[in-house]
Amino acid sequence: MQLYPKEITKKIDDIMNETFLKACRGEKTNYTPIWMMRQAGRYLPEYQKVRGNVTFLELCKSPELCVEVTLQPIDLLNMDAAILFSDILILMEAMGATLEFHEGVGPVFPKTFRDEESVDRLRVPDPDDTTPFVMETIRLLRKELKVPLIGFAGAPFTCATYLIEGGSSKVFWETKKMMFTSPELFHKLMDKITESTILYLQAQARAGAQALQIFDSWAGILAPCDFSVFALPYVQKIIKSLQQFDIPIIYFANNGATLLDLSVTSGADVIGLDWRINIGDAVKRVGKKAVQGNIDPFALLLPKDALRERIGRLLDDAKDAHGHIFNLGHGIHQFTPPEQARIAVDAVHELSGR
Ligand code: 1CP
Repeated sequence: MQLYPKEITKKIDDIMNETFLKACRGEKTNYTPIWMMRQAGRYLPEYQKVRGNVTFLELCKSPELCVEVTLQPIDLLNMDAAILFSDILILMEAMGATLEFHEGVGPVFPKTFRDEESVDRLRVPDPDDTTPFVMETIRLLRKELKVPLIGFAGAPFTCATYLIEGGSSKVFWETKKMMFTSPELFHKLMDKITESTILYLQAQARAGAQALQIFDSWAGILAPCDFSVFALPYVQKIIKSLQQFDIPIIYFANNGATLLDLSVTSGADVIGLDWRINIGDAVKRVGKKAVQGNIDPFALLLPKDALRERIGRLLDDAKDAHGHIFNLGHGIHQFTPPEQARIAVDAVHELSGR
């Protein structure tokens, strides 16, 4: 329902752009809002410049610098939402895991969590004590931003893979070995991550996050029957614990087309979609939930006209959605030219009716 004439809502949106939040709630908007997963990061020379002086972990723990890099894609590329600059693994460090980032490799946990003793050593931390820099970044950002701020955490399953494998993985041997040979230990680890994530996301909401996204980057390696037992119940528990804040929750299960019907039962208000599914088909399956997605991040490399045409088709495919937030199907690749991201943002705004 349109409460005010279009010209007036546009004026309000120019002062405080709430288009993203409206789309999350399934309300009518003047155009389709867009943001991009990993929009603050290595593809931006402005980010590289900040990163040139500090390590990644130092950056994550410096609220002023986090604010600076969070704002970069808003100012440069005109995104309709900001995502807190941090990393899903910051919480694992707060739980007591030793976290390192190795140049050209990614995250490394030198001590893995594969037995009872190591899992028992993990704590359920008070987020205001162990990650005050995250809450401070949120408070500072809310003073600066004219678009909504998204807070986030990793889903317990995705976080568990890093702790068990000791970093990124391709086959997830150790994770699946634990699931199938020591399910009780696996559930114990998941319980601890879940309890920590609940406190962490609640603290982010109290600090001022206006929406929360749960990143399940590795959910797609699971069979639906295993996803139902080893991953989904923990996401449901987290989302239930956040209902009191009355802010939209986005659940993104990467490579999750085969898990879509299950993901819809997560309790999330918005279902994030990767690019492997047609968004129109997904809209038919999610009921009265908003969808977020889902152009292939590499499609940003298309020549301008072809990119605009593809975006137009995607917007059209999603026209029956109860709220559509345009996004990539996964994070923006580090070698993407920022000008191409800008073409996409402008195309979404123009073609959807701005
Ligand atoms: O060298 C650098 O500067 C570090 C690169 C980098 C950045 C920019 C990492 C290391 N993390 C981040 C920021 C980040 N990570 C954000 C905030 C920025 C934004 O979205 O704009 C967010 C939301 C994340 C979340 C994250 N970290 C996820 C979930 C999303 C996804 O991409 O699937 C995951 C899996 C991680 C782990 C991680 N952090 C960094 C790396 C290299 C990895 C490993 C990814 C892998 O295992 O493949």
